[in-house]
Amino acid sequence: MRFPSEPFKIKVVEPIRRTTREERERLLQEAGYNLFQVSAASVYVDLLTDSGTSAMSDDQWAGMMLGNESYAGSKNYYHFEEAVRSIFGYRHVIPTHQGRMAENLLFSTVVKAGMCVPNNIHFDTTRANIEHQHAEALDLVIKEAYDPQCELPFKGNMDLVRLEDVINRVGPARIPLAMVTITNNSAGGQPVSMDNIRRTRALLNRYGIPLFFDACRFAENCFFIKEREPGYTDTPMPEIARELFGYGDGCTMSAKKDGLVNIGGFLSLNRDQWAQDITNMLILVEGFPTYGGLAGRDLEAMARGLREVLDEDYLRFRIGQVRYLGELLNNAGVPILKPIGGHAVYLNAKEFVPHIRRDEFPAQALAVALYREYGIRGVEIGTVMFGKNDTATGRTIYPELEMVRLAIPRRVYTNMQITYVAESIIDLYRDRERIRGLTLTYEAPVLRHFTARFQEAPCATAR
Ligand code: P70
Repeated sequence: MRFPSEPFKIKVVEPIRRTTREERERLLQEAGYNLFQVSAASVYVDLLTDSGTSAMSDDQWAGMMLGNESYAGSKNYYHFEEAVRSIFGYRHVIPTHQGRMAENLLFSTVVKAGMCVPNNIHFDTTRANIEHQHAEALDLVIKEAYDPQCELPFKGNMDLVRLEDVINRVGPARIPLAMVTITNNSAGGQPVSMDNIRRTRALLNRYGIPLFFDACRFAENCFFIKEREPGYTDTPMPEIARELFGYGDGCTMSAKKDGLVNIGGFLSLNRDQWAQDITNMLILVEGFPTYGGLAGRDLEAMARGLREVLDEDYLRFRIGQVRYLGELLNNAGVPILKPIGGHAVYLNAKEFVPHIRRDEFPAQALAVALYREYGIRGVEIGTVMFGKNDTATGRTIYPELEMVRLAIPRRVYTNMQITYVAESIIDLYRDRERIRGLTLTYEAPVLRHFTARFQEAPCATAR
């Protein structure tokens, strides 16, 4: 089957409510046309993020009841440690409440002012945590990653020529580690090939630079390797993961993605000295090393989720469901980023609403229209999130991509709901000329997308 049906049946349901267009119009006005400010109860299909939004399995819920809430040495920590070691293979396992805390602990320990950390593309929290240390976060993905039309099987790959140039330019002493984000969220959930990881490792070895993974969506990346990379068709998923992580020295993880939990993360690594320093910091800011800001039951759910996520039937359905949405849209001529990624479909706003000028936030306008007309919430990944004001000229520096991301929560929506999303977007595309641009009325100095407020520009056709 090209699009496998759900490999689970539903045991618990959460009702979702349809609102009227009038209600949504009012809610949008109150929210300043910012979808982060709309209450989730007024959203019909919520594709804001795949992070922390998974449905847990009965086995995970059963595990929650076996939570042991001792301050030190909970058995759930040992289950979790064993699961992480068996999948990722690193010696030290440090739990955190979510991914960005793992990043913060790692970078505050090993990154010093004036250093730099290369990555394929840093997610915004990794970038922010590196910059917080007055260091530089460099994006060195292959250039094709920025072309929404270019179809490559591993569009998240690191550009090894640029990586070597950077090492030679800044010197290995100023690069405490390099990272690879699997899958590459910021440019479409695109995977990195095993071959590219192997070569990245070989290159870094020549300069003695450690390699860490941002492993949030590791299982999805491993599934793409199995599907697309020669030599892996018959390799079991856990073996693919072991080989991949074997090329690294450690990883940061937001288990809110491929840990199939609603909260949780970790840091896992081999270096004893780094682990010791990080653990000392963990105790200061997060909690004792056998719970790291989580309850025992959360650790148990994470231990079980990490094993479940490597199940091939699950992954085939998961990647298939995202692809199903993407292909329905693509076949109807809706402009999307290609190839279709692991966790989300990205609408290309530059082509969807070409009549909206860049300074009127085309992707934000598209996301707002999708909510207003159909109650579907995506997230803008474009000028609102990544645009910068050049203080010297007063001009806006626009990011390359202007997208609306439709992130699919894991095991949450049925294929019929996904069909509803596709049909809604296809309808909206037919009516696209009616979508109006936005003007910014408030922005915070950092991470403005969460709290920015907008007004609607006059009707495009009336200009
Ligand atoms: C997402 C969320 C989180 C993330 C990530 C990668 C590759 C680290 C983290 C941080 C964030 C988000 C974006 C828009 C709306 C809501 C949420 N990604 N590395 O959806 O992990 O959140 O656990 O601290 O993608 O992509 P954490």
